[in-house]
Amino acid sequence: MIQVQGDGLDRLGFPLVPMGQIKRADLFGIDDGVIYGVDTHTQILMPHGGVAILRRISEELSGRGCPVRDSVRPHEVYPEATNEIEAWCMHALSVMASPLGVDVLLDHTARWFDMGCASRNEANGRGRSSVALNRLINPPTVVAVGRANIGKSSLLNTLVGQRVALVADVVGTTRDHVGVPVNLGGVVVRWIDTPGVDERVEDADEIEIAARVVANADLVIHCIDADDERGVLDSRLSAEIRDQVSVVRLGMRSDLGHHPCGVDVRVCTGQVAEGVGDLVALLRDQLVPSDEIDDPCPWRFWESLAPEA
Ligand SMILES: Nc1nc2c(ncn2[C@@H]2O[C@H](COP(=O)(O)OP(=O)(O)OP(=O)(O)O)[C@@H](O)[C@H]2O)c(=O)[nH]1
Ligand SMILES: [Mg+2]
Repeated sequence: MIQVQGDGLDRLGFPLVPMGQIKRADLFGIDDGVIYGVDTHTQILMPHGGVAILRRISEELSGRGCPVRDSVRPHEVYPEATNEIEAWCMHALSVMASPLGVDVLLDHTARWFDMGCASRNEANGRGRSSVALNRLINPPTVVAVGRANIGKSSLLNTLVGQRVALVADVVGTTRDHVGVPVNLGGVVVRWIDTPGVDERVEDADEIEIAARVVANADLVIHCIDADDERGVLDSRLSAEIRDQVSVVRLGMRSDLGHHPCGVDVRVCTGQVAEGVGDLVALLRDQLVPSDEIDDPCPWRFWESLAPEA
């Protein structure tokens, strides 16, 4: 969302939306969206598109002399909130990607109240930052990599419960990466299915695609087939994995053998699926560790929304 001054928008020909109401609008031909009237001073633009669209509309507004606020001020957007922390909670709920995050957020807001904190100033220095909470709000990227034709795309289809990736008994079926939202036991991730890569693959495009997504991953799943003696990830991909990124070794097609090289968890996605629940639990705990959720110290959850605010 983009927060702007009401009179600035009015000068550009957008009639002021009354307080608490919403109107559809064509946003400079860049996107359709709605305008929410906070009051006569503040209006909120909500286009359909993502970050790139928000940036273009912000540039257009600024270029036409309508100043845009760098960051949303939740206590202005949610005047019904009883204090600043509750307003940040409402804002966080409006952008929360993961079902698990909703309960966590409400619980942490209550914890701040129990500590007697009503504003971020009072809360500063008393809570903790959290990578895990950020991952609940903004889906982390999970990348499945490994040799061709070992069931990577079949696994994605099983997790989602429908056919979102191409599966075939032909090496190199997946030709481009597919980013799909997947709910891993309450934690929503952006799952990227890559084309199979091993030392026999010399196609520069395929290597480049897989290397690029691995370099930006929050978690890498190294998929290893049942008869793979070595279970080593192609060096052109392993070189791209950042130091702090977790790597899960996943044994594929467990119905075909026992993974002699050692793996963390094994799955079969055949007619009788096996191990998928264990995989989901492992991935969820790697991304959002349960001891982080159980820790009674409250999260400064506004930092995940507007670090600079
Ligand atoms: N036995 C068995 N076969 C499987 C399993 N999962 C997938 N397959 C089969 O393995 C073959 C390859 O499956 P895909 O999911 O396309 O494999 P992939 O790793 O995505 O292949 P690429 O995209 O070419 O890298 C297909 O014939 C699937 O039916 C499994 O758990 N057990
Ligand atoms: Mg595939």
